[in-house]
Amino acid sequence: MTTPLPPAPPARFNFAAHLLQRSQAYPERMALIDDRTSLRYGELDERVRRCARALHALGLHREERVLLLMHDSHEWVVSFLGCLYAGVVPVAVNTLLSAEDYAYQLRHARVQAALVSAALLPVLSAALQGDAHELRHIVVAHASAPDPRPPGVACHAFEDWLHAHDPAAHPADTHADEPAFWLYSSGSTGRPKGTVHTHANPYWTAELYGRGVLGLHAQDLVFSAAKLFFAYGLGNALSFPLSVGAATVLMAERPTPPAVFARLCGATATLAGRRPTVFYGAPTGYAGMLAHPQLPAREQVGLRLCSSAGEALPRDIGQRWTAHFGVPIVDGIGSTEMLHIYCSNRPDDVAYGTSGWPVPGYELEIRGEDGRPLPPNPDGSIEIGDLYVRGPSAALLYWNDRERSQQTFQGAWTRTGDKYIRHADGRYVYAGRNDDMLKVSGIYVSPFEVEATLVQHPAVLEAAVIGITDADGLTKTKAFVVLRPGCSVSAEELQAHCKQHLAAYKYPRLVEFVPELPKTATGKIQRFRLRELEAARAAAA
Ligand code: 3UK
Repeated sequence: MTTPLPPAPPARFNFAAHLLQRSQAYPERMALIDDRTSLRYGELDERVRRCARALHALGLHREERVLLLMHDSHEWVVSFLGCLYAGVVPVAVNTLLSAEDYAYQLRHARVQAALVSAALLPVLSAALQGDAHELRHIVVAHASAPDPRPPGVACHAFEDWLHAHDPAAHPADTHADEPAFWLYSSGSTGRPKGTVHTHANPYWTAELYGRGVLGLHAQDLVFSAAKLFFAYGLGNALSFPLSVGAATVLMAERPTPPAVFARLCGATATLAGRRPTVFYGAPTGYAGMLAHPQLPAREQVGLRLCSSAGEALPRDIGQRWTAHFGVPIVDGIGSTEMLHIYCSNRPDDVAYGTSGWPVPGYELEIRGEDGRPLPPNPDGSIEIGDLYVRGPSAALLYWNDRERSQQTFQGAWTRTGDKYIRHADGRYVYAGRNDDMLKVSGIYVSPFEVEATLVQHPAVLEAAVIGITDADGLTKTKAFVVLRPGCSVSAEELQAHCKQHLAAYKYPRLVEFVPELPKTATGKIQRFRLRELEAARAAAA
């Protein structure tokens, strides 16, 4: 059952032009349905080309970076593809970060213009305090008049700006391997890494995974709880559906169970009864929906397929979902560095508790401590080791970070940072990360960053943060905190402190006050002892 791999894109290749060219055959077909409106493929084509011309009119040049800080909406898609069409490089960022995070990204990417949702203008303005940035223009979507206007930067209203310009006639003549867009990925220490992707990369993920594994087709209506600024969401809700002429549902708000249910049931004004056929989410989201009293009945939704990524999907959640809705959840592992999923279950062959097989087009190796692939046992299984992946959608590098680039992108191979084993039947099984990063609700959280924030609180002497496994088998952060003598503070106050000084989703879900932390003779905190303590407690419970 070897299906031939899709052809490589030509050397001169512009991913936005590629999508628009395909869609010329069906201008009337629905492309995007957001909270306010919907766009057909013909309208999307026109808007993307207007956006490209409007970006040039701002004085932006090829390869210059533009911050894309927007809630999921058709404007997000138009902006992203407009940048690619113009050869300008969008830096698509998480809408949940702090002003300090954005200030870093603005400087690091030398951002010249920002395309931003009105609701995010205050945090962007706060990031612009001081003049260490090069931002010249802000284009504000989702508001009639941009307000408040940061000083020293020209502001434009998205719709007016777009319609002041004719559609560009030609795409930028980009190379398939040139930088097309950036995504930021966090590490356990240090600043987030600007991960640079090419024009060819989203083509490969859409062909190899969207079409190849998920079998998406033009009749699908897809909906991703993971937002467009995540590599997972970008493939799910943009590259994949637009590559096959399908339609995609975009939602600005947080993917709470009721908000997701409303879309799955077609119960919003813009959906008007149309129900998604494919849903993508992270395990925590599936667990939250299954536990929710308003979980729709099987007949209320129109699903044929669900996808999960971001962290390992616990077997029980997959089984309960399938028992309820009669459709599988296809769990696969991907990363910001590889842009999307490279090892996955198959819609017609799901083994819960595993990440399935390599996606055709990708190769995997499980390597031992000497850096060499571990030899398979006689039955074909492979012991635990470090997972490496080789495939055509790997990022070029981390911007301005030679050291971490060389650690991760090792020639044709990319180091995933994950431990894996392989079963005798060839299926890969996740066995933890080999750095300290935690995946909470499918999103990276560095325990050190949370600890550093906790100790900034005047009542805190020291803190250690670990990941613990909840009743659903999912990771939650727990902080062990030692208070300064004579000081007192509540767990809620410390959580609020974290939400205020960090991206809010990084706050520790549990806080326990302890008289002291376990340490080595040299004073290093022994996080593994805390993990053992929690494991023992869980076993006793
Ligand atoms: C972990 C998983 C077990 C793993 C992502 C799909 O999550 C994505 O990208 P990130 O850069 O994180 C990558 C890391 O997350 N992980 C992701 N999926 C799974 N662990 N089972 C899984 N199914 O540690 C990996 O190295 O945030 C997921 C598509 C695109 C993505 N960027």
